[in-house]
Amino acid sequence: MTYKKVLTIQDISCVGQCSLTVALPIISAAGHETAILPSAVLSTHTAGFTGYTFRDLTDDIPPIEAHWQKEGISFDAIYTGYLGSTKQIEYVKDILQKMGAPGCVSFVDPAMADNGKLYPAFDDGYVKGMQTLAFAADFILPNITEASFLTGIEYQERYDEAYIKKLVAALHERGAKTVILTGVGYTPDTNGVVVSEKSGLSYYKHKRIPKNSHGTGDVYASAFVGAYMRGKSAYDAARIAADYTVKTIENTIDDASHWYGVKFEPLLPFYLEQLA
Ligand code: PXL
Repeated sequence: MTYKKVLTIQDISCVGQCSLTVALPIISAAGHETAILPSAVLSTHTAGFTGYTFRDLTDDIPPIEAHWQKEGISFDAIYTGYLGSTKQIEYVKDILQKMGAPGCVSFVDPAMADNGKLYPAFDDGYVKGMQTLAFAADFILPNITEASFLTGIEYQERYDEAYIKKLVAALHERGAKTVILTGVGYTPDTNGVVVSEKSGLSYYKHKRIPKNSHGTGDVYASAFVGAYMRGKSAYDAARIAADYTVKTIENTIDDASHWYGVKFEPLLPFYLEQLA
């Protein structure tokens, strides 16, 4: 089995089952060494909790990178998610350019918006910065809202295949390489993922669970990175990540007290079976 060194850059939400508390266990379970660079530390995530603390770690990033360079450290993959500031995006771009081992694969989850709206911490400047990061990556994993912010195409809650194709084409025109567009469903009880590579576009359809779950974008992206770095094709990694994410939602849906995330941990054995 290949053993890769994956760096993931995103926040630590101490409580809330998103970002690093999801990426680290999932990518490690996939069998990879997982290094982390926390973009910020929050007491909880920002979707539903109020009064959370926020410690921006932007100024720590250049000295961390400098130390890694001095130690001769490099990574086989770099996966970025929720970042701490617009200025930090420039530092993260530098890491993408300089810290990759030969053949390094970069994955950018723009992690800035959902359901037509930016997350509370972000503004237009952040979106502009994220465009330059996303379009420099080998893979981007936006949802429809994020794709609309990245392209400037108006967000539509109701859409058809033509709208999705227009979004994906606009992402490529602006420089995106492989696009993994999540949360694309054409019927009331289905959802799915569009995989758009140089070789063409494919679609993996799966069941829609009628509940807005938090943190599932991070579960999905982490499972995708873990699977792709295990040698799966982009389509197979997209399918495996989707099947796993659906199961984590199903495992949580009946527990109203667990509104802030999904119980992804008990399903890790299922994820690993798909990677075999
Ligand atoms: O899951 C994305 C995410 C990550 N980190 C923080 C968030 C969110 C979404 O709201 O608030 C802090």
